[in-house]
Amino acid sequence: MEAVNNVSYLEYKGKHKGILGWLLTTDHKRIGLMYLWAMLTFFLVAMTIGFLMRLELISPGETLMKPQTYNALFTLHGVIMIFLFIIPGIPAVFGNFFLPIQLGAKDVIFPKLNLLSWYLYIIGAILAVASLFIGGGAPDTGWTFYVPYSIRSTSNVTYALFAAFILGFSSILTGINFITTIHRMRAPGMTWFKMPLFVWGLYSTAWIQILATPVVGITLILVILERTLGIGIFDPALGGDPILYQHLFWIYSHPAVYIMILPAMGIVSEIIPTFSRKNIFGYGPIAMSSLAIAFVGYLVWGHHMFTSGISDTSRAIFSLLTFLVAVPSGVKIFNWVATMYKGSIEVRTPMYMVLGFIFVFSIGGLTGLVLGSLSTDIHVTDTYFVVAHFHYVMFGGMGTIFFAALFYWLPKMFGKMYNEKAANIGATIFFIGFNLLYFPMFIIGYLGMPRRYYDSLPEFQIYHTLSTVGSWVLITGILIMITTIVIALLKGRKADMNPWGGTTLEWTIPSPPPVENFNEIPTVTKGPYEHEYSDK
Ligand code: HEM
Ligand SMILES: [Cu+2]
Repeated sequence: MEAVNNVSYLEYKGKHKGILGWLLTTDHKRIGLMYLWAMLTFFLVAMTIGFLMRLELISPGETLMKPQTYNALFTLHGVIMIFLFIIPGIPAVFGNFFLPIQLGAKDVIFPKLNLLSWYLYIIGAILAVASLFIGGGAPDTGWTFYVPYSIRSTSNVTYALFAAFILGFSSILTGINFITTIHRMRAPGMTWFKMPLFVWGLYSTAWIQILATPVVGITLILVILERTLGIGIFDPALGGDPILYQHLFWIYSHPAVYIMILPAMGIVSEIIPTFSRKNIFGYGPIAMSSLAIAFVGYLVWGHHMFTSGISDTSRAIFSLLTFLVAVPSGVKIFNWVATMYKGSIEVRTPMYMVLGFIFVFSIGGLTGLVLGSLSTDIHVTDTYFVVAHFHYVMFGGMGTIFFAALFYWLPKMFGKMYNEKAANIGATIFFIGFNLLYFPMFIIGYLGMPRRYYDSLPEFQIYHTLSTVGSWVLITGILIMITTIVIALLKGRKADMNPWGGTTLEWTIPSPPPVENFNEIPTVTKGPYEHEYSDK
């Protein structure tokens, strides 16, 4: 494998110490960690905003803030959670850290491009946060930036749009880097079907990142041009077509939900065989279903537009195609359960959270069917039913797995063990709080409570109050998990090479991994999940 040896790895090694050693690093592990700190920060900021919105909704009437402030808060909450945490999260943190190691490589193929992605991410993030404080006031359009309001709003929409545009570039560069790394940097013997399933998840995701992101990038630039030059592409007052915006936006943003979930599903496919002490059941179908989801994901964007006036034929087609996504998703759930079947399951924190994930994500997925079928969607569209659905899918899905992955790989990334009891208590409180916070939203949504309102009618009160109390419980759970991690980093017991009995390559090198990961590039001879004592 010549490609492996020719990579100029860690050029700054030895040249810079201290903070510069981080800011100028090209080491994939350090870049992954820099993403981790940035993302946890933004997640906590957006969570605090969620907390404030829930506080406003605890009782009818104005409780804490003006309607305009609420509009700004849900916009910022959405923009940060979506563009700064959920979309880039797993590839940027765990992908960067583990993709090269799982492939048996010393780094990604373009280490400098990798660092550039991080800087673009930070610049986009700063711009998004700055839009709060500059002249015109915080953006108030919602994270979807729907026209024509996003053209007319006098708030700082242009900054937020430009921020999302830059973040898109960061995402595209990461995608290019990962695809090329997977094609060129696999260790000898690592054939396509010996790659860990997390790598397959990242691979499918990377294709969506590079093919779908440019569409939304150009669309957002067109809205900026429309705001500044009045060119009339989307604004009906200027002869433009607002529905065109929705098409272009969702052609990216539906596949983007698979950018969120495919890497998370990849991690689930790592955790389950590790803690079931079994080879994964249905390796091929799981790997291929990732590609299938990535592909079908491009064909379903119209399900966000059932009530926008598109034709009945297109609505019927989009509805049918939407149901198709259930097939590859079902393939995964089936194979995960079949892997656990007759396994000697050990319920450590990551596995515990995966079980919670399967429960919560299934509720998210099944309620997606309610939204995907025409007749029921018309009743619940733009209500709290939708808010409940996407929090179950995104937060219950990728969000839960982000934390499960932190616990799974913490020993490897930092060489420290965490207190398992504390982590499990945190995860349990998180899980209870999660359902208390979001489940009542299905009910009030069904009863007719619209989303994006700072106030509500008294008949919805009891559900809103329950939900707000749920947010306190959930936040307590998250803070316990984060504290557990911080304590582990400060004074955790030293982790050995392979605390969980994992079978992929990261478990064959020291914790934390040395500078170039492997002294000698390994030669791969067996499948990724073959346990020594496995019955398969
Ligand atoms: C990974 C975690 C999360 C993600 C990805 C997420 C995502 C989103 C998105 C995309 C929106 C829609 C914004 C819009 O309508 O423009 C939203 C709304 C909202 N979220 Fe979250 N969120 C997360 C966590 C939380 C947490 C922890 C809380 C509460 C503590 C929360 C409370 C809310 C509330 C109250 C709304 C506004 C509902 C409305 O008025 O329509 N979210 N969230
Ligand atoms: Cu969609």
